[in-house]
Amino acid sequence: PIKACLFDLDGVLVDTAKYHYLAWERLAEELGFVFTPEDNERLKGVSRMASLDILLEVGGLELDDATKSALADKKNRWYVEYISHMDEQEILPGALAFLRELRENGILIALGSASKNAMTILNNTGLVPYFDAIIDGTKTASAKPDPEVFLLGARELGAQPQECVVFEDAEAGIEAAKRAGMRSIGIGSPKVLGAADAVVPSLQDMTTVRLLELVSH
Ligand code: B16
Ligand code: MG
Repeated sequence: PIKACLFDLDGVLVDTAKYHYLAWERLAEELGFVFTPEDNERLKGVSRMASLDILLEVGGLELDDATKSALADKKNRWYVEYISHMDEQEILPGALAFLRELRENGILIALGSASKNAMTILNNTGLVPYFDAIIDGTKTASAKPDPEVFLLGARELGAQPQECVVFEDAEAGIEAAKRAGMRSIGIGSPKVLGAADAVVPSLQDMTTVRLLELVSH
């Protein structure tokens, strides 16, 4: 039986990757190098400091911890300004209908995001009331692929890992679900998310019945 669904935020319910990119690219420009949309793919699902390390690697820069922390803060201030303009229009296609349907069918819903800005995004898009538990980057010590974020979500919902299904767009997130002992559905390309139990292009047309079909084999 499926008791709970755990959702990643960026790339599954909303597309904040474009705002992360705008901010990282702006930082790279200030530092004097180009950061491309392809480079940005490597940042999906990765924590803020780990993202900065990847960015600096692309730019061939080695900086001390204090400088890095100041750069991460600067990037975050820009990012927070970008997401302050978000509204419900930015919820990805199919997401709202699916969340409503899960609720009607008595399936519990949790957020499992690496972002420390998740509450701002949920508030601006009106998504808060759909969640029975919200676990984000302010509540976790270890980033995905560590299973912590999903295990905390299951615990708060009172669900066992084998009763949970994770929806994720990042490879590290699918690995985190596996390590948590949960089933997972990848949102995106099977090439990247092949380790998931099933992969779909988006939440468009996702239903509880379809979910059961996808994870029961
Ligand atoms: P912040 P998710 C992740 O969100 C993003 O995919 C990733 O690109 C970002 O670096 C990370 O959150 C941290 O975000 O800087 O806001 O704390 O996919 O786990 O919902
Ligand atoms: Mg994601």
